[in-house]
Amino acid sequence: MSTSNQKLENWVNDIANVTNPDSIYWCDGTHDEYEGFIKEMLNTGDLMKLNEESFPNCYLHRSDQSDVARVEHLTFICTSNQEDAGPNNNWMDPIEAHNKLDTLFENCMSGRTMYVIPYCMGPIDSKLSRCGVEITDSPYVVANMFLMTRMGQKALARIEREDKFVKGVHSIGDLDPDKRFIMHFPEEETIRSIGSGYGGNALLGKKCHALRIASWQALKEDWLAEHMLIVEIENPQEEKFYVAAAFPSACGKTNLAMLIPPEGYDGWKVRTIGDDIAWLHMDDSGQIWAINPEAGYFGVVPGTNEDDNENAYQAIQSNAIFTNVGLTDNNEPWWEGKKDGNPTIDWKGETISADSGNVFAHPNSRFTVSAKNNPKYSNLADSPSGVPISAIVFGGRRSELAPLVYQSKDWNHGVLVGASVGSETTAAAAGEVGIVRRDPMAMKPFCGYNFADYWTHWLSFSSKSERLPKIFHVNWFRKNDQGFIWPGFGDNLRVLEWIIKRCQNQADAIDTPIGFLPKPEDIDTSGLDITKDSMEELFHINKDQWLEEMESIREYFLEYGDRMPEMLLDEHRKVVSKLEQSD
Ligand code: SAT
Ligand code: MN
Repeated sequence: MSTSNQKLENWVNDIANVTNPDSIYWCDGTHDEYEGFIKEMLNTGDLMKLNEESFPNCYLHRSDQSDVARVEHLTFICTSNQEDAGPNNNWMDPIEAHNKLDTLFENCMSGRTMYVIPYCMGPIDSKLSRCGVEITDSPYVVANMFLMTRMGQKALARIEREDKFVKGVHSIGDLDPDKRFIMHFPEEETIRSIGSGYGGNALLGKKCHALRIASWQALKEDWLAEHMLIVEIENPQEEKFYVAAAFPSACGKTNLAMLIPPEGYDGWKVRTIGDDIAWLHMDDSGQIWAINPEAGYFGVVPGTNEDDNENAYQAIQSNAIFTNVGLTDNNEPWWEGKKDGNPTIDWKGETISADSGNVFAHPNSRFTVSAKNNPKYSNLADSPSGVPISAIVFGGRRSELAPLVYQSKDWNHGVLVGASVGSETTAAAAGEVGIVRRDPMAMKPFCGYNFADYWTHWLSFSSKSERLPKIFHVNWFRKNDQGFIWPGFGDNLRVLEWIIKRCQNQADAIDTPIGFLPKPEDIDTSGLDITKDSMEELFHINKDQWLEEMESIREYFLEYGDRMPEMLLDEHRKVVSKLEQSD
């Protein structure tokens, strides 16, 4: 296979001239092709076959031990003007970056095959979708892209028709962390990644294209590319609502998207549209619609089990690639939080004992599956127009401070709520775990341009529509001395129920300085083992702590200098003054 598109053909040849592969292979995206890659990787040892009886067509991949998470410190936005990248990004001058990369990419594919992957982010026939081509020397990346995106012939046909695609070049290089870079050139709609074979560093359709480059395109074309799950919730009256929710990596987006209603919620149905990324567009009537640009999930494995999230657990019983999990004595994948099995080998391939303190699966170990593996997959994930969004939910991992749920006063205040998200860091990115950092809209690692411009863009929607989604903030992770106060998982539907009722003007709220809080009786806790005191704790607003938080947000905003939208600073001042006046 090759292409009739001259631009694509030339570009592929140019890259081949620099990287010098032994051969070039154009991916057609068929199932047979996928199977062929799997076979090849079983031969080379890139993959290991798992127990065929209990985990049919499932494989284990062990990544290099220095290459187990996204590397934010090595991720760059290379715009000609540094200010356009903003203080939220590492920046490098595009000329300097290209020079550096040209040297690193020189001959990097010699002795290897160069794979060309045409892909489409979003339903093939949706005008909201955008195409890209990833060139890579990693068959593991190809197999993951097969599960995660719509790739191959149909995508290529669209690219040939549109004559437009994001250009991504990836090589695992020699996996030397000192020669590892994930570089983005938004002005050229180009991505270059070298030295890592892992997840978001290497599957360029995901964070690099669908968030960093797409957020830039969205700014220019007046839409939003967001780090959000999309979930359908149907109530017993058979009314359907679509909620988009942004939480940082490894904070439960996949679980919320695949939620199972708790006992007593008869007649409620939850289906998944997406678990990680949403592209939001406004129609002529002012309604916001969302598509999920992806076609699969790259989810956190540890903690997945039949009690907490049966859907995710079912989704990974067959046709899944596991990365960096442990193994049991009968060759099943094993991870912390799995209920059955006798683990003997850890993610590094070492035989260890199951003594307490020993960890078998890497905390950022992942599963890759097609979205269609999900028992609650919604066909609307393939709908070209997407789904109409009623509510946008922001959230973070906060052991203190943030109440279980609150609603913003209006859109502009909601933008402040999103811009103020802080969250304890997780193993999804290299670096220290558990420290609170500012993660506006859960986009800190993913916004491809200056956050100040991004917030201005968000604020611009308020004057465009009377029908904007309501904006909320949730925190499932508040703790007291006995641990997490809220049970989370399926019980989060109790909170979503209030959110939906607010969207329908069917629930009251308490007006507080930080936003609207539910009346205690409006969150249904029937059948839950939670005391009235705990519920009060979950909604307690500590004035001093909040004033401190607002001050740290103010200082953070100051980093954005003159580009900072005055409207957002105004919203901030309003909250502070209301807090000061409160008792
Ligand atoms: O490695 S990924 O970026 O794909 C996963 C994540 O951090 O959300
Ligand atoms: Mn994510």
